Amino acid sequence: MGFFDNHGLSFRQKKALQSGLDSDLLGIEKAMKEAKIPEVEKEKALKRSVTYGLEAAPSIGDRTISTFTREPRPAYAGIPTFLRTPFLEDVRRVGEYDVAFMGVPFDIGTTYRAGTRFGPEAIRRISKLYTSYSYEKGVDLKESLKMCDVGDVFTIANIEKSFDQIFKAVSHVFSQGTLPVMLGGDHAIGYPCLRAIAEHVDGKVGIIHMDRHLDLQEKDMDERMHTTPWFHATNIPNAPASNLVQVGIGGWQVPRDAVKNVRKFNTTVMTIGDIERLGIEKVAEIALERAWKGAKAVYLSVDIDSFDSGFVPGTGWPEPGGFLPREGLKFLDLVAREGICGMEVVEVSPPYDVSDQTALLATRVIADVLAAMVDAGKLGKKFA
Ligand SMILES: [Mn+2]
Repeated sequence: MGFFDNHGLSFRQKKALQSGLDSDLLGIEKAMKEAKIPEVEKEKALKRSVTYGLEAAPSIGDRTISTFTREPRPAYAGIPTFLRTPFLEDVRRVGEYDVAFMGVPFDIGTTYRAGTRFGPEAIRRISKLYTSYSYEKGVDLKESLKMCDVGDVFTIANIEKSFDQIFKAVSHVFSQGTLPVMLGGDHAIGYPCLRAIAEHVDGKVGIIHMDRHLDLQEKDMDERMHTTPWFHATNIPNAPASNLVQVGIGGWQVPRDAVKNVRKFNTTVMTIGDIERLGIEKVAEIALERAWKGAKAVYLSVDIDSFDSGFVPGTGWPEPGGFLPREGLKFLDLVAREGICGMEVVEVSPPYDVSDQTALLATRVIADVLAAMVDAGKLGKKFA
């Protein structure tokens, strides 16, 4: 007993009490912050589930469990909407929500591997793993935001007609004051998405674009493929190329025709080398400065292939040496804190994915961006 008293217990207790180390740990700070987050929506969901899904069998001790799964439990059950948000059948009511998730199942703009038409489905399915709470962000999305899943855009086997459908869908959501979040889909959708938003913004729209590729050609194989969105988007009068910031570009898949347009249009390009040289904070600062210069709003386009190909096997043009996940997520946190007017995550191709890794990272990108915006007070006004 003497040894224990003198060394074991007292050593740990004294160290913990004297050093004040715990107060310096984010891990402890965030645990304290959790106490301040309400659980009102969670309580409501539990009550609803027992009402609509019936009380559980008598042998089940936990009486918050229902007979039919209704609230987001267990993770392996239930109909997958994105982050288990309610499916909004009547999209005319989208204005009642802060955020609307929208699938864009489209892959006819791809120039190598296809499969991104199954991107929204895969992202929704793996998003069932997530609770609405992030320890590190100290945010519970469902307690702070009214979110819904409006389902998929009805895309057509024709690029230009699909652009018209996507344009109309995004335009509808954005015009109702709701943040549109697009689950792609190949990167060709960037053009109609941006066009839809630019139409409703009274001023300039900047673009922050994470990618290994420039996507700046006018045409590819005679069509407006996924290699072309920013050529056309920056032709929109209030979305000038001077406010296009492209981050993570590099490797051996960037066509020289696109590079010529960097010089011609004067876009801002930052490579992984710039990130190594300047650090992610400085790169985010430059991105924000250029994208927001004289702009009313900034759109965020995340190509999942901007991450190192080792982390994203399920994509059409994988390229080694891109963002590491932590680095990319840090960049997204920093830019999202200034607020965005809409976002897309594109190029998730489930047929090439391994263990849903690529779809999971896409889910993480979206959840983190929303949490950063909530934390920074940039989103979440529609809650009563
Ligand atoms: Mn790309």
